[in-house]
Amino acid sequence: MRFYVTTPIYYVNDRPHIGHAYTTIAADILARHHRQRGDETFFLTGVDEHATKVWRVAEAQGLAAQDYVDQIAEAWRALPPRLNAETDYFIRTSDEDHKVFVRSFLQRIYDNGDVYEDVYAGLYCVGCEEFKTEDDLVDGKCPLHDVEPEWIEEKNYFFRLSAYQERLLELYERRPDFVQPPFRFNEVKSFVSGGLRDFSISRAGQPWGIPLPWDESQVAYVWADALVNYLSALTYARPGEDLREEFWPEVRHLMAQDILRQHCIYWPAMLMAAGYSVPKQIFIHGYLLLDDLKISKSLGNAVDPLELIDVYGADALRYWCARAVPFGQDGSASLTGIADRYERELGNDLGNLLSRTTAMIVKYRDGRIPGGPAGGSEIGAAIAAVHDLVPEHLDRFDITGAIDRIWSLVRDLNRYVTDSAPWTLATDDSRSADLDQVLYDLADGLRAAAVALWAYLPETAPKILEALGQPLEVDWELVRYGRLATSRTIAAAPPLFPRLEAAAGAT
Ligand code: ME8
Repeated sequence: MRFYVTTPIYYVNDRPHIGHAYTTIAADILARHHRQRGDETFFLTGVDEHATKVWRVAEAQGLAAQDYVDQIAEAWRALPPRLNAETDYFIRTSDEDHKVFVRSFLQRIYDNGDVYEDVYAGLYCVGCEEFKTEDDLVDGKCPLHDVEPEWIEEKNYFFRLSAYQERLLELYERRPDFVQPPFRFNEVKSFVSGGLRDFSISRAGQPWGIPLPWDESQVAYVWADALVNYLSALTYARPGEDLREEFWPEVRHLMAQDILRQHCIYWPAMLMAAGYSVPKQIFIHGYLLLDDLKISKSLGNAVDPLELIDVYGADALRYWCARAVPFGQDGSASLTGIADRYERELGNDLGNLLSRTTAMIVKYRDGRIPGGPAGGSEIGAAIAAVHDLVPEHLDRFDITGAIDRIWSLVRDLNRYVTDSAPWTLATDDSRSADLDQVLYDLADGLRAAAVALWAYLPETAPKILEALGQPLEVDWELVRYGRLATSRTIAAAPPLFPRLEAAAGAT
């Protein structure tokens, strides 16, 4: 199977925040999981540089737009590694190869007869980088940005979106899982059924952007430039290769609902007009509403919630993102829960389990993992459930359901320690084989849990494998009972998630 996943390319008018981290983490979890399954995987992220709001920030700072984006793009490039996200390419829309591709893409639409010239007279919200109708406004203001849109009157080129209404509806009909979750898809369908207006794909009088190939006095409208990144990147991410053959249209776009229309309506129509296949799937997650002011106060110095990484580590942030709000549902989440989850779930459920297991193997068996797999073990059944069900959840983008499933294995293992009471078995020589079995099952269960957790906790999972003397391999087939490498001598593991005195104030 081929799996190509994207995040939106983020605007560089400001620095990254936790909302951007959220989508990037989700995409990384999916990409890592597919790599574990042996799928050919490509993970793209990057930045959107030709927006009017970006240009204005540069102006306000007295910088040439290119100099400004060159500087700030580096803060964005640093985001994925900071989150332990392993991307295959980081695209910037000011990349020369992207510009060349966008021009040829738009030329194809033009040649297809879907572009015409007209005067645009209406409202534009720079915050949204979107043209607005009166219906979009509340008390004359953009409800998202709480500002009055600007009046724009200029000669523009328009894309004949209205001509694609039937083809879009037919696409939605034919591909019932094109947009996920279904309640978002319904929004899209009813919007398109209500009729589509052509949209301007150019801006006159803005010197920042990609000049149109047929009229260099105008630049491409930022969305007509940005959406194309998902395709353009494939043509130059790996020099000498055209990854479109491999990965187009096997793409899954991830984003929040703020940019659903552009992705579910404009983008497929533009692709059809340019003669390309439409994406495989578009997944819309909710918008995190964060009480970040409270966070910064309670953490004292953490003005930027991303600084929580310095306190808790990237894996704890990833874990919180996966579990705080059911992925795909609309909801609000409080970052204060991160301290609680760090301590109770990562520290106690997982960290203590490893410490106790390794300590018992040291104490009762001199550090040698005993025995071999037994048939019918209850831990075997719990591992099998993870092996079979987690991919099903993740194939539905159910990032939260999948981690819940893995965590129930972690909880089963904790219960198994309590129920089997190895400390009691250790006092009775006649029960030595039982103790061997319990220690084996605990170590094997932890090993399998670590492999399954790798997509979520890529820094922690290898530490668990190492503490258990296991090879650092995370192939999904290793999420099976009885794959434990024994005959190694291990030591008691240090805490995976040490208690944080400094973080106590954040709860
Ligand atoms: O819209 N909760 O860029 P953008 C969840 N450049 N996700 C959030 C979030 C939050 N509070 N805040 C941001 C753009 N996001 C365009 C995209 S794509 C061809 C062009 C995430 O910087 C979420 O994925 O405004 C959202 O859709 C995206 O950042 C918006 O990023």
